[in-house]
Amino acid sequence: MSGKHELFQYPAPDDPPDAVRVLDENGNVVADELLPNLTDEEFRKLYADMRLTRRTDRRGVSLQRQGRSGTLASCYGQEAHVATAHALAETDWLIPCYREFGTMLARGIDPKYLFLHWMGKEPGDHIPAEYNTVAPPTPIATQIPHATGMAMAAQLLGWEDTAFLCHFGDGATSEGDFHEGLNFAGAFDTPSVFVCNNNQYAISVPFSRQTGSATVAQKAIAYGFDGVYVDGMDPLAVYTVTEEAVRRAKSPREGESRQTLIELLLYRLGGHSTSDDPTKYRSAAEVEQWEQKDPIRRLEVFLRETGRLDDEAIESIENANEALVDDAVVAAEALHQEPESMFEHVFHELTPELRRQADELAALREQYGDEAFDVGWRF
Ligand SMILES: Cc1ncc(C[n+]2csc(CCOP(=O)(O)OP(=O)(O)O)c2C)c(N)n1
Repeated sequence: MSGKHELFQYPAPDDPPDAVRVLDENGNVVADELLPNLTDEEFRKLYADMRLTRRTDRRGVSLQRQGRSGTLASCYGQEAHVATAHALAETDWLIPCYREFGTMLARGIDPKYLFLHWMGKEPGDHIPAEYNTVAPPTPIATQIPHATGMAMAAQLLGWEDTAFLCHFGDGATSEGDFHEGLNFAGAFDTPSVFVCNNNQYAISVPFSRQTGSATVAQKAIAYGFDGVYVDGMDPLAVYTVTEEAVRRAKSPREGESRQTLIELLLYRLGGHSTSDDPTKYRSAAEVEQWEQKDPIRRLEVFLRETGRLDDEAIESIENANEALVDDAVVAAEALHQEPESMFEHVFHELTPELRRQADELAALREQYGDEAFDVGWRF
């Protein structure tokens, strides 16, 4: 940074500000006034959903390693993002990216859908309509203009009380879609909450090569709304900030913007995907330092010390999560998928090129039989 901002009209920070934080790394409350107003049951549910997210994630990686599933983007270490879903009403919309699947679990979506998706089985992308959740994309940032468009459509339909929360990574902020989506949201005053999960790498590209600005959050000012920089390893800070952003999206007070850009400063403890070797671009010392900030442990200490959680409750959460994930794996593996299904549900009518490919596939099946297609996931 040049440090010459005084010459210009709009100051931008040279360094990131202090991130909003409720719990420190040892689970101590450092901002009483920001503690979420949740019941004991709601606090435990947040913890349970974060544990479910980690279990689902670990099982997904294990299945891939055994050749029983395709690649996936792990959110190991990023589980505090789950709190954003807890801050939504059921009627609000969630537009996650591939790494924020913990939000989907928190909304009650069966982990079976995630396993199906990672196994490349088409029904994994058919999230039942009652969850108001869009299936996550693989291209980065494409969901951002979709989320803004949905929010604008809701306004046109006269839905007064619905917020649209969209997740993406720091790498996505280099895509045109990010700028188009946020610019349109500010210009058309849509009820939008944008959440950037800044895990500090876009695959192997560090944040310092992603942008010249000190934070992603400060980019909000250019679109005419507010940005907030948050400790993304602190689930309670994530909850409090998101709840406020959702409230503003629905009914901003005088002087508040309807839209918010939330930057969660966090870290993925695993690889970018199961095909990635993060030791090539990160040091063991760096990873170890972030392991100390584990969001699940942080919340667990707080809940135990405030009498909201004990060994017995944790055991029952773990047993329930284990049964749910086990059943989901069985259901996902049992689902037989016809190869032709890859051509369904994209276009109302197949394009000539896709028609040609579908015909070729049918001819190959005819010629070689189904065993030729039963390659499993041997990579
Ligand atoms: C449009 C597009 N360009 C490139 C890629 C290849 N790609 C996959 S993940 C990734 C980096 C994403 O980083 P970030 O947005 O920070 O999200 P993260 O994976 O760290 O959660 C890239 C460039 C892609 N999926 N889509």
